Amino acid sequence: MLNNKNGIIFGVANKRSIAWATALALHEAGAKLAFTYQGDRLKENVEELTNEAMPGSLLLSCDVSKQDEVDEAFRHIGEKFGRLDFLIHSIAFAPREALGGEYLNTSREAFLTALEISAYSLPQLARAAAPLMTEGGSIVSMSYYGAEKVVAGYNVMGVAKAALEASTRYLAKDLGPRNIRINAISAGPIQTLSARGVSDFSTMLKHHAERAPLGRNVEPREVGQTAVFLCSSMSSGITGEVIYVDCGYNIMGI
Ligand code: NAP
Ligand code: 1JT
Repeated sequence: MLNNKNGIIFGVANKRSIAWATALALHEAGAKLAFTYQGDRLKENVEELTNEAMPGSLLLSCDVSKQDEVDEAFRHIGEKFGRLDFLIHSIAFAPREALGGEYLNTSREAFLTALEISAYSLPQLARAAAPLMTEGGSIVSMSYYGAEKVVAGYNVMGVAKAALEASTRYLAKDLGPRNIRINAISAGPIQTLSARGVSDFSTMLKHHAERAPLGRNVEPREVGQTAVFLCSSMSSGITGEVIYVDCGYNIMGI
């Protein structure tokens, strides 16, 4: 489905990352992939994963809070790939103390950091990618239900995801004339590095599975397969959307 397509994936930290499940699905669909990692600490992880599953993948260092690293990563991509067809944004960060307790107490610093890394990075990366998407393209980011409804403790990340989803709509308008589509996947809760250390995450997983129409939690692979669909021409009429991959959790009332 994605033969002869080139893509770049932001946000692989380890094998549990949603970005890694997405990479495996995109690779299976025939895409050629590049990966970015944040700093040397994560380089080894990504190297180990890609060496085994897709040797020869292009690996680039990129912390989105550093514009020169973003510029350098896309310069490299332009050199090595020429054309870019899709970009996966699977990045989020907020200081730990901001997840939990009351949103009321969010510090200016935590707010700005969470919004910068988790939301501003979308227009930032879209702007850098667009010139390489010469035959149209697809951009996919990862959101969560806390963007639209209150999830106790998700706090400033919910506000950042609301900005990410709104950015998806505004960017869809700007990029549409170049046939670049941009959509967000709103994934159900998944036990990843980000989720680790979030108190009561297992309670949340249990609650989610019980309440969701499918009676279970979403598999990372299912998020990956939806990304394949959004990167392929099968979704050519879809842009600016938030697609729920949450076993139906979000549709429930009482
Ligand atoms: P993850 O494996 O921890 O992935 C988060 C990634 O963001 C990591 O690779 C992390 O790198 C990267 N990142 C953080 N700050 C960065 C920066 N300044 N520059 C570049 N990369 C940076 O966790 P995940 O659950 O797969 O999260 C991926 C996405 O899915 C996030 O947007 C998250 O909000 C979303 N999501 C997760 C869930 C869930 O329940 N897990 C549900 C819905 C949506 P470092 O490790 O170096 O910080
Ligand atoms: C970050 C973290 C982004 C955890 C995240 C995230 N996106 C989803 N999760 C999982 C999650 C889900 C719920 C929750 C808390 C975390 C950790 C810090 C970096 C950014 O509720 C309290 C529902």
